Amino acid sequence: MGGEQIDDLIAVGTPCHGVPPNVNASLLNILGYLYFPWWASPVQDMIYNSKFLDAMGYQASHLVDYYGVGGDIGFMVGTPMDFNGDGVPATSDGLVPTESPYLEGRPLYVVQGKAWPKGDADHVSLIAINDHVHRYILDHLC
Ligand SMILES: [Ca+2]
Repeated sequence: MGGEQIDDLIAVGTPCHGVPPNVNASLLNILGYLYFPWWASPVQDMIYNSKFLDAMGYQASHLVDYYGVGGDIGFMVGTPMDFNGDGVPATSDGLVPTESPYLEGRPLYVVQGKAWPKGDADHVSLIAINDHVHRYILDHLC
C-alpha cells in the first residue's frame, strides 16, 4: 500500500515526534503506587530524535492529505514541546505530547480540555474517537 491508495490520513494522538525519555518518571510521580510493567515503557525508537524517528522523518508524503490531532489536558509529560513551530509549547494528552502528531506544514488540530471523567481530551478518549475528533474527521472526509 502506498500514497496512491490513501487519500486522507488523520493521525490521532500519534507520536510522530516521539515521547520524552522520562515519560515513565512523569507518570510515576502521579501514579507512584501503581506497578508499571516493563512493556508500558516507551521503546528507545519512540524517544525524541531517535534514529528511527529521524529516519522516518517529520514530513508527510505529498501524495497524502495528512492531518494530525493532539490532545492537551495540561498534563506535563517531560518538558512542554513546540513541534509545530508557532512559538507556543504544549503539554500532553496525558501520554503523548500534544504536538507530537504534527508533521511539517500539515494541519494540527488540538483538542483542549480535561482528562476523563471530567473531560474527553485525554489520549484514550482521543483514540476512541470522541465527539471532537469524530466531527473533525467527518469535516475532512465529507
Ligand atoms: Ca506549538
